[in-house]
Amino acid sequence: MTSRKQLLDTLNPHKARLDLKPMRQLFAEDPDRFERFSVRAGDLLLDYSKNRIDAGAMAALFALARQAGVEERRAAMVAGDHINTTEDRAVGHMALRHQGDRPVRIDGNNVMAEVRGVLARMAGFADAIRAGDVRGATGGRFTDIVNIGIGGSDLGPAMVMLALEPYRRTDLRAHYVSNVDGAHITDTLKGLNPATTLFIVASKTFTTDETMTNAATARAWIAEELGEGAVTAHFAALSTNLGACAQFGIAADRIFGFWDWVGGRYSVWSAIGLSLAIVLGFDVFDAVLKGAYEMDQHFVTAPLEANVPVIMALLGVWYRNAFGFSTHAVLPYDQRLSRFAAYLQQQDMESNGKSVTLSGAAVDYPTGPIIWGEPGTNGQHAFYQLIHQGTDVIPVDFLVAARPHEILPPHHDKLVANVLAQAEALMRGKSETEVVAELTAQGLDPARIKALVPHKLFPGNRPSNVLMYPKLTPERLGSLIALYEQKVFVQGAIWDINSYDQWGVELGKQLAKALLPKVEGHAPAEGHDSSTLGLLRAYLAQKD
Ligand code: G6Q
Repeated sequence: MTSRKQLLDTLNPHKARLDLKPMRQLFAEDPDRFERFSVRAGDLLLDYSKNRIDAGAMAALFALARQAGVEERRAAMVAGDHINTTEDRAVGHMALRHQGDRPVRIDGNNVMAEVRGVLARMAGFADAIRAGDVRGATGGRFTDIVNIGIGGSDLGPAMVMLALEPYRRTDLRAHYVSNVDGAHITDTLKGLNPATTLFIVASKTFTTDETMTNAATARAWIAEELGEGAVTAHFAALSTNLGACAQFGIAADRIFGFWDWVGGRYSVWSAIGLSLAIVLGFDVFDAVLKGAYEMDQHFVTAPLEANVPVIMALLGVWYRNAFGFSTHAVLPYDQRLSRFAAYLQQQDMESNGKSVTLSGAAVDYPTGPIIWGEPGTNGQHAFYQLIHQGTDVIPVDFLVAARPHEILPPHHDKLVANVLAQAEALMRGKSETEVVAELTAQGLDPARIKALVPHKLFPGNRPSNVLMYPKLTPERLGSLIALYEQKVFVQGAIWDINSYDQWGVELGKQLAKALLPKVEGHAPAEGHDSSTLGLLRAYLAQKD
C-alpha cells in the first residue's frame, strides 16, 4: 500500500518544475491564467491563479486527494459514521444547518427533529427578549447580553457578532467574557445595569473552569445587586449537561441543548449561537445557517476540480508538504472580519495540529500550519514587510466584499485597490531592472542606486488566494465559515489525522488543577521542576 508520505512525495517533481518558473512568467505565458485558475461557489469567487501552480501540479493535487480517500471520508462524515475515532463520535455539525426534508442520520436516528426543536426554542426565546416579553427580575427590558464561554463556546459567536454589526438592533448589545483573568469580567460588567443584563452561560460540558468561574462571579453580581431570587430571570444556559445547569439555578426552559456529535469549535451553528439570535434576530442567525448549508452542498456535490474548499485545502497541502511553508495568513479586507483569523486559529490549529495518524503512528510529514492574520489595510502598516521581503514565504488568503454596507466613497474603492495591489505585488515583486529604473528616474546617483538596490528588491513569487463575495451578509458569512471548516476537513483527510479531537489541551488543564492549591498557598510548594518551583515561590513571595 502506498503510504501518505509516498503520496505527498508525488508532489515533489511538480514543485521542482515550478521552482524554475516564477509566477510572473506563468502569467506572461498564459493570458487565460485567471480563467483557468479561478472557481465559484454560488456568488463567492476564489481566484487562485496567483499560486505557484500549473495544470500539472493541480492534476497531481487532485489525484492525491482521490488516492488519500477524501471523497470516501467526506461520504463517511455525511453518513454520520464515527469518524472522530478517538472520542468514538460522529462529526455532525452539518446537520445543524441542514435545510430541506432529507433526513440526517447519526447513530441510526434522524436528528433533524431535535435540531429544529432547539432552533425553534431559540427563536421563541430570542423573539420574546426582543419584544420585551421576557424581562429582568425587576421588569426591565434586556439591553445587554453577556455570553460567558471559552474556546468553541466563545470564538464563533464573538466573531460573527462583530462581522454582522450592521444587522444588530441598536438597543441590544452583546458582550463575550471568556478569560479566567478577572480583568475580563470586571471590564465587561463595568457600566452594565444588572436589571437589564442577561447572562448566557455557554458550555457544552458545564464544567470548564474558566466559564464556571466567570459564571459564578456573574451570578454573585446579580445576587448582590438584585437579590438571590433574581438569578433565574437573568441567566440562560447552552449546554449538554442539563443537571449541572439546574444545579446552578437555571430554569429548565432557559437551557438550550446540543449533542456530543457537535465539536466545540464547530458549534456556532448550534444553541451556542443564542446570543446572535437575540441581538441580531433569529432570521439573521437562520440566514447564517442557510449560507453554510449552501457551502456544504457545494462541498459534497461539486467535482474536486471545481470544489472551492477542496482547492483551498490542496493548495495548503502543496505549500505545507511540498514547499515546507509553516504558516498561513488570513487577511480580510473587511474590518468586520477582525476576529476571523482568531476564529480560524482554533478551527484549523485545534483540528489539524496533530502528529499521529488515525491509527496512532507518528506522521512523517508536516501537518497543520500556523494560522494567523489581521484585517488589511492595518496589516500593511505592520507585518506585511515580512510577507514581502522576509526570509519565510507565507501563503495568504485575502478576503474582500465587492459591496460595502456603508455608502461612504471613496473608502471601499480604496480598500479594494489595496487588496488587489497587495496580491499583485506579492506575485510579481520588483526586479533589479525595475528598481534601478525607478531610482534613476528619481535622479539618484549611481553609487546611491547601487547601495539601495538590494534593499528595494521584492522577490515576488509569493502566493495568495483572493476570495471575493458580493457583500458580507449573514448568508455569505455562513458560507465563508463553512468553507474553512470543510477545507480543514479535507486537509485532515489527506494527512490521515483526526481533526475532531483535541487531546493536546488536556495536559495544561491537569497541571493547572494540581498547581492551584499550591498557588493558593494551601499545599506545599513541592513536586515540580526547579523552574516551576522557582516561579511558584516568586509568586507566593509577592502575592497580596
Ligand atoms: C473546541 C474545544 C474547546 C471547547 C472549550 C469550551 O473544539 O473542545 O475549545 O469549546 O474548551 O468547552 P465547553 O463548551 O465544554 O465549556
